[in-house]
Parts: sequence; structure tokens; C-alpha cells
Amino acid sequence: MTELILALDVTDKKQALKIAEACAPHLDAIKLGYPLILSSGLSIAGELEELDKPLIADFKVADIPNTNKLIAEQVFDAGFSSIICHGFIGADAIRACVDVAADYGGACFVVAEMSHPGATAFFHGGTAEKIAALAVECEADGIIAPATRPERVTILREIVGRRKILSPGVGAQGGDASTVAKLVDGIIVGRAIYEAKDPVTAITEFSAARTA
Ligand code: BMP
Repeated sequence: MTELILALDVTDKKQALKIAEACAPHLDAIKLGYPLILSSGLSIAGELEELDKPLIADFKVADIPNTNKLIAEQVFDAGFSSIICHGFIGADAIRACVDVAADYGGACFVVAEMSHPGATAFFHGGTAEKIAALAVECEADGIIAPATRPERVTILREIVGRRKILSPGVGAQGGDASTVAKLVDGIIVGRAIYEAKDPVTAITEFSAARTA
């Protein structure tokens, strides 16, 4: 079944831990990014360990190969099982993340196309397709593609084949969970869950939408 990934962009550490714990039985992985890590430190990964859910580090790494390697090592040492890097950085810099992920038995996902409206100015016109092909060439585990544009996900799927597609943009950004769940391997949902009056009810509904 399509995975349900919680984007835990909650800057209050106590609240983040509370939401993660309550939602854990209904989710497949938790994505952590700058909002929570900058407020709580990388050690938050260790504190989430007892939930026994894979942790995805969303730093959208975008540096030279050596710096990427150093970042990725920190991420996997902290207990994450996956890392997300940008794709426009080129093959050598993507490979630096892919190689470290492989060394740790983890995974690396490459941002092929972003979900927000402004992303079309850069990613359309062949760039996303080029990045998706680069992700395959670099043997990344998969790509990030926009739930806000299912038709684009379909195009990128043709390029990446059976490699995983994780898709943010469901809920708050307007993406429809059941439509996108049919096209991808994992849907990423943030605000529509953690800002809901009752995050558990919300996540249960997204969980059900995967099979609708
Ligand atoms: P929300 O469901 O609240 O819109 O959160 C989506 C999450 O996915 C955020 O963590 C955001 O940084 C991330 N994301 C995204 O929305 N679009 C992308 O193209 C790539 C992302 O990582």
C-alpha cells in the first residue's frame, strides 16, 4: 500500500513529540526538516527512535560532493534512515548522498519537481524530467514529485520506473490524497495533520484515502 509519511514541521519540541507519538500507529514514516531540527536539534531523531518508524531527513541537501557527504554522514549517524537531496546539483553531488546512504543501509531521494506554484518557473520545460533521469543514473532510491500536479507525477513515473516516488503537497497545498496515492509510493502530509484539531482523526482519514 502507498505509504503515509508525516511531515513533522512543528517547531515546539514537546508538541512535535506528542503528535508523533499519537499518530505513529497510523503512519509509515516521519519526515523531519529544518523547522523542527533547527528548533530542537538533530538529537530529536534519537528521541523519536522509540516509535520505531523510519525517519526521513529533509534537508534538501544542495552542496558540493564533499560537503554533501559530511552532511549525509551526520544525518545517518543521528539515526535517520533516508535523506533528501536536490537534483539540480548534478550527478557527482547527488552520488555523494546516494553513496553515504548506501554505506549506512539507508536511502536517498532526489527532489525532481517541487509542489508549490512558483516551482513551475524552474522545474518545467524539461528540467524535472532531466533530474528524474539523473536520479536513475545515480541509482538514487527515488524522487520527490508534486502531489499538486498528478499529471506531472505520471510523466516522471515513466522516467523513474519502479524507483520510489514520494509526494508532498497533499492537503494544505491542495493535492488530493486518493488521486495521488494511486500514482506514488508515499504521500507526505504535514499541516493537514499536525494543525488539525484532532491529528489522529485527520491521519486516520488520510490513511483511509490511500485505498479509496
Ligand atoms: P504540508 O503538507 O504542510 O504542505 O507540508 C509538506 C511538506 O513537504 C513540508 O515539509 C515541505 O517542506 C515538504 N515539501 C513540499 O511541500 N513540496 C516539495 O516540493 C518538497 C517538499 O519537501
